[in-house]
Amino acid sequence: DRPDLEPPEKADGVSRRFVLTAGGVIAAAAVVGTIGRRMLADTANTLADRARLVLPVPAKPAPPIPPGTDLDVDGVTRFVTGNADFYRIDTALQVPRLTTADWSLRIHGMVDKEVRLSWADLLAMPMTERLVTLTCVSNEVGGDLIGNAKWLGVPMKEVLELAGVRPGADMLLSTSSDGWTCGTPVSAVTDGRDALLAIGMNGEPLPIEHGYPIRQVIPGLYGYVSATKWVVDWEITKFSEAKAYWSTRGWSELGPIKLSSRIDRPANSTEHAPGEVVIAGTAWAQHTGIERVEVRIDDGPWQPAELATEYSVDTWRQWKFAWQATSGEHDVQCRAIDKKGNAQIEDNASPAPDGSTGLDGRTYTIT
Ligand SMILES: Nc1nc2c(c(=O)[nH]1)N[C@H]1C(S)=C(S)[C@@H](COP(=O)(O)O)O[C@H]1N2
Ligand SMILES: [Mo]
Repeated sequence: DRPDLEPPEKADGVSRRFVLTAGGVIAAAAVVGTIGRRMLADTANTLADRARLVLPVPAKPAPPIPPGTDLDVDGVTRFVTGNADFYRIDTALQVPRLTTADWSLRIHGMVDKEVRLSWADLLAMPMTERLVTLTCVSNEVGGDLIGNAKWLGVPMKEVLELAGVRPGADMLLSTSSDGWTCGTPVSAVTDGRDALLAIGMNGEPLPIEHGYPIRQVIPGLYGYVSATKWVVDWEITKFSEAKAYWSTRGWSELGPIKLSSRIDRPANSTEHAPGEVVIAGTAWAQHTGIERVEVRIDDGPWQPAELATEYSVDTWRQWKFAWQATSGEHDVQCRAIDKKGNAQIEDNASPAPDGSTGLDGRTYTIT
């Protein structure tokens, strides 16, 4: 028997209704007197701080995006997600309003030396820029809780090395300024993947709702075990001793992102003329990479789709399939195969406790 699993998107639904914009904060603040005036001042401070922040030039810039990562097909997801379109998930009823001057990161627990990193300390470190596709464990098959952005930050590994991890520690327990916690395997931070303590998103300081001034981004792990926004504290500990926010609510302690794919166009239950109908979508297998996407019409054989140019194994990959459609009603499904040769799991599973599985499908009428 599992505990009652409250999905991360439910908490987000609440937060969306409260505050999404500075305007919302101001409207809410206006009705609650002193607290309201404080909130208003905090919001103004944070917005001014963000407006003043000049992002450093990366020592390691992201490799340029080659032509062909975007497909020239209407309705298919763009390779880079704009900040305004990026999905948002958190438990924050009020988005934390930090400034770079308030911020510091305390690193403690099973370390050789306790460290407190200030904003100036952080900016003195060389920055790395990388494109990484984030995904939420609550994403249903075919869902849109996924986005790809260019992140700028300091490698988490280098920050961890300032403190030194003692033998036996296997968990980085990160905490946000509003007390949310996240448990990440230390190995995912130190194994060479581009785990970043990020301050920039698509060339801008992080938007407030995406973690201003700083958040984690770790390729290959669902956000609830990797992507702490407004992060202020790292405790180095053990999975046998500590539990993070969603793990105490029945979600899995480890959250590697599951191989998946999605149909973006045409929309479900639409009618089309016989002849060529272009089916297109996206597929992801973060930190492993997409080898192949296949499409199946009704009970027919799996047929290869055409893949967009690969950017890296940490980013999603768009695909299209030119279907010669014949009259009648048809079911279309897609599946991805990763670079280790694994095919997407076909059995349907809901997101709890460690991510959905199953194939995305659409039904079209050809007349
Ligand atoms: N402080 C804080 N960070 C958080 C969360 C949260 O609730 N609080 N949610 C996590 C989850 S579940 C996901 S999927 C990602 C989403 O990041 P985004 O909102 O920038 O897309 O943030 C993660 N970081
Ligand atoms: Mo999530």
